[in-house]
Amino acid sequence: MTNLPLFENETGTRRNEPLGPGATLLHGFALADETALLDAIKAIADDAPLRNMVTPGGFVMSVAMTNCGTLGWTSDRRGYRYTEIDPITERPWPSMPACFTALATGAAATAGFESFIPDACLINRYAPGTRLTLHQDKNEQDFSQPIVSVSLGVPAIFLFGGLKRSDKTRRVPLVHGDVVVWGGPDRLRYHGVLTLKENHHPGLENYRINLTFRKAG
Ligand code: MD6
Ligand code: FE
Repeated sequence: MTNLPLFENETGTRRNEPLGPGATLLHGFALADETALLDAIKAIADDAPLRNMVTPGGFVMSVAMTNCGTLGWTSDRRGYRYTEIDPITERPWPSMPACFTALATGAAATAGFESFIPDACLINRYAPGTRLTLHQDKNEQDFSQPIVSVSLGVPAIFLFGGLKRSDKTRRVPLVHGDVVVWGGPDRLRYHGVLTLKENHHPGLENYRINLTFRKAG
């Protein structure tokens, strides 16, 4: 009996699923790099610790975050913004590992966005019971550049809405190794992550980690 690896179709290539005119789910695209990615994430979090940021409205975010790259996304009572310096360590964010850049550039190109070079990678860590409420990503300078989003660890349900907060949302299950690329007409769509269920992943215990790569500056 032949045993086709999960997520591969009859031609042996991984499935690329359109989610919109400018959005594609690349099933399993990050699987080949998982060990390098997980090692790099540990090294980054040793240098720039995962932390629960405060929103401008004064709420502590349930998702723990850190960054690598020239620019890092931060939030506090004064607002959301990108900074070159980690406000906790007061040093530059850890540099972007080569395996991160290669993955993001390769995923973007596969989805039709040539020469995407990220300068920022936000690392989100979800524990069971945490979620990310519906939001738009609009702190970047150039909305013509896509965002590349990598899911690792336990599965989650991604909510993909429209250009208005009140638009209907679609539930997109994301598993370890999935990569979503979105840009163009989908760049400013509302999105979020439903409350993470208790689950286990061999490399990440009960956590989900999401990497979002952007050209922020
Ligand atoms: C997450 N992702 O999947 C959160 N934003 O954990 C995001 O907020 C996100 O996946 C912009 C583009 C892609 C994303
Ligand atoms: Fe987002």
